[in-house]
Amino acid sequence: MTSAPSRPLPQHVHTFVVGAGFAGLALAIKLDEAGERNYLVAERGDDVGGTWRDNTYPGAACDVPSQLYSYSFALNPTWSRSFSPQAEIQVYIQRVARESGVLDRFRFGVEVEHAQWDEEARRWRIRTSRGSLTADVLVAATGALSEPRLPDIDGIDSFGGEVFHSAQWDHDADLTGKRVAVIGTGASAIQIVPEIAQTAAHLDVYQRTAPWVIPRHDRAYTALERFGFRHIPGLQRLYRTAIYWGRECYVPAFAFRPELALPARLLARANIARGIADPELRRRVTPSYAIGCKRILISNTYYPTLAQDHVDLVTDRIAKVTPSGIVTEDGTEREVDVLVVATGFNTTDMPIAHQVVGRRGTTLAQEWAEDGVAAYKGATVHGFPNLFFLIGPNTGLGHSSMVFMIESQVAYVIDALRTMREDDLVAVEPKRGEQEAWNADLQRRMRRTVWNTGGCSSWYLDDHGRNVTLWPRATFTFRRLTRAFDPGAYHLVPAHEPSPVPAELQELNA
Ligand code: N01
Repeated sequence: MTSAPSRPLPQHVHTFVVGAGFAGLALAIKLDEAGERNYLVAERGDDVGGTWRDNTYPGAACDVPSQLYSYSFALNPTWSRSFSPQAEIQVYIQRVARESGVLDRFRFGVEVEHAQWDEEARRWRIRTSRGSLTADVLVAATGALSEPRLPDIDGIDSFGGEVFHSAQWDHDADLTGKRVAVIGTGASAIQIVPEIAQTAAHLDVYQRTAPWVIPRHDRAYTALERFGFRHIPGLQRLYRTAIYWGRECYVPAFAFRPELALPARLLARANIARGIADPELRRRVTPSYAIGCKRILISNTYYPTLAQDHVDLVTDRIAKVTPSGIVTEDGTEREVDVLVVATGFNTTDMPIAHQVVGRRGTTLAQEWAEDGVAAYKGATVHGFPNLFFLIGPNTGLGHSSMVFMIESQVAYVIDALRTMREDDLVAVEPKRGEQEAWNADLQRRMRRTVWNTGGCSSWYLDDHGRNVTLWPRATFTFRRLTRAFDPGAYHLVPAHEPSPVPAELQELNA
């Protein structure tokens, strides 16, 4: 699948893309289509796919229907089910990569270590695990869910059995007949728990906060549907459109009228009642915050699994991990052979932000630590010329397909590159005022959302309680706002201009 990892990097490339997941691949394909063939995609893993390559845990599947969770320019008539399992999504991404003919521009096993903007040369100086190069434009397509977050639990390093994160599943570990513990009850855990309960002798599920879980309307497509997807023009687009608008109906409930989520809340409560008979266990799995505040999860099997005799839901806080088990704050020690850590990802502290150094000589992480995570249109950042994000700050979704957001951002980047080429610009950088206005508007809208008012803490919020991950409006609004690059919001530096630094920037540099 991969290109030869030993192929040397060029000394210079126009556009350097970091990450070969859904986003990096989409950009590569659209760069090719736009005739911008001087680019390179660096991927630290050994294949395309990003999170879908990495998350191979038992039960891994998408909770957005596949018809929508796929590229608009590469529909897949062979989806076997309405919600595809991970392996099928990964095969889809690999196939699109292969058939689009872009893989010769991908370098696998290349990890970006450092990228510094050179204001004089007006280009990025990039150091990777396989050598250095320069680039006119740097695109971070590293995703929000790529760095597993390990819990800071006393003694976890001393655990004597097997221990692994959900995103780094150890397929050599045989759970058959073992005592297994899963820490976490998020989207990953509720897919894992029903699967491993089938083979484990005993399973402890450590819940810190109960999730809201609604039924999963998953089914295999019929032969007739699959025939139709292949042969009836427009049928797949019709499915896709129906799913898109169905999902968009959630937006008002998330964005400004949480009470509209009552039907989802009733569905979730019915899901509990259907899956669990014991009133005490029902009580312990019922969340105390507004539905939607954390990601709404979907499963038909999670609650029935918790109700099984060999499965225990542990809601006492974990005090420490010992070499042979887990001790909760009430003093109980539960013996464990295998510990599965399903505690999520570093989302608000993007690792790439620590590696990128902008015009002022500081890393993005340092600037964000001071001013808070912020970008202009989720794509560009003041102080960091010619740096673009795909899935940047405030572009995540709680209700629909990230692929839709990725395609919106890709269109924005492609149009920015076209503008730079046609107008002979060597650097573009969002004006501070534009970025501040964009984020002030976002945060004003956030005040009414269920994520901020719903009474929960979640990975959507940073340490200061600011929601820097989600998009608080309709996805079609985001698409409209990112349809075309907006040069008026940017400092534009023409080629061959002796003093490229605008007055405002000179002041900042002083
Ligand atoms: O991670 P999470 P995830 N002690 O952060 C708990 C996407 N995704 O990997 O809620 C004990 O949601 C934590 O508890 P609390 C999707 O966007 C998509 O499951 O913080 N527990 C929580 O229960 C999702 O949102 C699919 O109190 C600790 C859990 O660990 C995102 O990935 C499938 C703890 C973490 O849940 C992340 O999901 C899977 C501690 N010290 C994932 N620290 C699709 O289907 C954390 N927890 C597309």
